[in-house]
Amino acid sequence: MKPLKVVLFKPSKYNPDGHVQRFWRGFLPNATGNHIKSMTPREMNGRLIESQYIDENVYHPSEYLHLMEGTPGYETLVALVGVQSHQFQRALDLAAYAKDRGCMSIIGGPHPMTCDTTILQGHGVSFALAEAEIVWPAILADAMDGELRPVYGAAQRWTKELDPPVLQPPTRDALRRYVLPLMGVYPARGCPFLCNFCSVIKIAGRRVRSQPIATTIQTLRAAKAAGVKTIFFTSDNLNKYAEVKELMQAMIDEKIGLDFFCQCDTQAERQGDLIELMARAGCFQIFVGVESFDRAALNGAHKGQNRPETYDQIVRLCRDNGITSHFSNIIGFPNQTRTQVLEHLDVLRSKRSGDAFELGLVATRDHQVCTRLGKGLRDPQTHTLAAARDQRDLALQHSVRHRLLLARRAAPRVTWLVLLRVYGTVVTPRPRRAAGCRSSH
Ligand code: B12
Ligand code: SF4
Repeated sequence: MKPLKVVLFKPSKYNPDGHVQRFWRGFLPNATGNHIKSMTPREMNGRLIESQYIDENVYHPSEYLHLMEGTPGYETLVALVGVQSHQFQRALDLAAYAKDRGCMSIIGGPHPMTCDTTILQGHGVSFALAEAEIVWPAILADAMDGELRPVYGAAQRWTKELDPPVLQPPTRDALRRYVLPLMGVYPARGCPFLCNFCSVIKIAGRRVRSQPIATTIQTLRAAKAAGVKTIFFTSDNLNKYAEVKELMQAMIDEKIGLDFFCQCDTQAERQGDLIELMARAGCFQIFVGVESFDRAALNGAHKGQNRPETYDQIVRLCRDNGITSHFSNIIGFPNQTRTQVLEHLDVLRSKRSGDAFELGLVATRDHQVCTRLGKGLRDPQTHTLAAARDQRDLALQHSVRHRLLLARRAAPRVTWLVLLRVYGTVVTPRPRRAAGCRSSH
């Protein structure tokens, strides 16, 4: 009856030269490891469980490789968590490494949830095809017995009702490894839309499901007590969460006092009262998936819910409430011409900012079309028109100038300029904060 050691591991990825990508400091912590660690009890069926979480992006191999060699007197489970497609090869190598050394290993997250892993199944490494809320207890129970099944969650990907536990805040040591020492919280998940380029609906479904508000509030209280200052609500469209106003009001009533940023869809343009409430609850930035200023491109991408004529209103609403709007753009939609790409960049320039990133996700409708046409994806994450690539360079040059300008104007916001580099954006100059809002960065 050995105790169980659980090593939750967020893999990095291989650079094109074959080296593992590593950073002396990460930008922001991943939410998944902490989420699943919080779901791991300290004891199960009378046996002890020890768990720890490692993010390979910011840990040195000398800090973790020994954990994958098992510990005498323990069963060891190595769980590769939150594995995205560009991290999948690295996850497989780490899982095989751990398995060869006597551990049990399993891979879960967006890639195995959305892509076919059949060919890899039954060779020693297990796969989780469902949310941890459905399969994690069974995985832990099997690991205690010393053997995992090849696949978990093939029958059902999502729980009907979400009731995850209160999250344990990350340790100070873990947070010190990131530029933005924040904590990810996932109050609701799922998205009603059907954008061709996005895999969210295959990961979380089209029905928006949410956890009890009390759970979110307790998580926020615990985070605050542990010294966390900033929260990232990782829900894809927080404004589509039916109880978002109740959550914001509860944060205000409880004087949670944590700054947060979140993601909303462009229909937030009609939710001025919500944006005002969000600002009072601590929101300082909203990420909006605007993607394009061209109606035809949006329709082609099945993102017809975005209406470019409303974007300025979103900026105004945010600005009036002391919130920065952070707009994502996609350049290089499958049917976009060079002229249209140039027009898009002109609009960005006219808005005095710009940065561009390339994105092409596997298991999305765009990916299926590319594959059918034999175009494939050169890189699992990107499929970019040559024109777009040229123009991205242009846009990046422009954005460097833009960043310098912003940096001169607002030195304390330098952190946020780093964020812009990580996730392509159009950002409006940071407004003066509305009365009653706290300033944090
Ligand atoms: C927050 C977020 C970010 C943040 C933080 C990323 C990070 N490192 O944590 C930022 C903004 C930095 C970011 C960047 C990127 N992201 Co991102 N991101 C998200 C987002 C919105 C939420 C992820 C999250 O934290 N969820 C909360 C946690 C608790 O849930 P979860 O990870 O899904 O885990 C659950 C299940 O998956 C499962 N599970 C996960 N692991 C395991 C393991 C086991 C063993 C088990 C049993 C279950 C299990 O159970 C968990 C609990 O229910 C998702 C969209 C989404 N809704 O999933 C996109 C998403 C994950 N991102 C995506 C992409 C592509 C990227 C970028 C590559 C974009 C780019 N081109 O730069 C970068 C990559 C950065 C990196 N190195 O990780 C894609 C991945 C698609 C894919 N198939 O790989 C997604 C799905 C978005 C999309 N539109 O499709 N991202
Ligand atoms: S891009 Fe945004 S709105 Fe579209 S399906 Fe994905 S999460 Fe939903």
